[in-house]
Amino acid sequence: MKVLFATGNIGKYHEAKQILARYGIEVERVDLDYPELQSDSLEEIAAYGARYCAESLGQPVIVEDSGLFIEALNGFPGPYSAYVFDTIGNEGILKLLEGEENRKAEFISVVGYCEPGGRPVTFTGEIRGRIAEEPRGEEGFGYDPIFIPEGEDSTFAELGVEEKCKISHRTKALERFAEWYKNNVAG
Ligand code: ITT
Ligand code: NA
Repeated sequence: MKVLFATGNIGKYHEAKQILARYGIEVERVDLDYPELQSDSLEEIAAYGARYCAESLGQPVIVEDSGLFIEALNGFPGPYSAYVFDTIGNEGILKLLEGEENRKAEFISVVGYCEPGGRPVTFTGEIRGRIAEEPRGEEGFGYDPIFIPEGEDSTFAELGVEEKCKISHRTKALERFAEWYKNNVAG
């Protein structure tokens, strides 16, 4: 069994490969850029992206849209996480939270699946945690050096990809997708 994953983010691809391998699903990356719908909803963004990619490729495909929601910032950067990471980055986020005691945050991942001519389906995963006081660790990508999952003292970047992929938002979303896929598509 093989699924195409349209993403420009190599870190996401490596994680998805590792997670879906447990279900006997092989992942192949397609470097197809899809228009990111301006929306507050990760579900809408993932559904739109999946449909767009399925139509352009003429093949079934998954996309994944994720965001970091910080409580003290009313959920910012949320659906704007990619833009915010590319502009102010981890240092900018830490600056916004300077002196803030409420460090609570949540990572959310939404996987969108669509077949050509079909309706997109979405699967969501989430993990609670907190924002570190300073960036720590070398592994992973994006906000990993500043995100500490609940029940841990280390950031995702310190825990490493293997540990991260036991518990992450992306793992939960992809597991939900894989269960559905096995029952509804691949038999
Ligand atoms: P696509 O091509 O798949 O869209 P992207 O990197 O643009 O890749 P998103 O639109 O989902 O991905 O943007 C999410 C942002 O949040 C982006 O800056 C990521 O680096 C970051 N991010 C997503 N998942 C993350 C994770 O597991 N750990 C750390 N940062 C993450
Ligand atoms: Na994106």
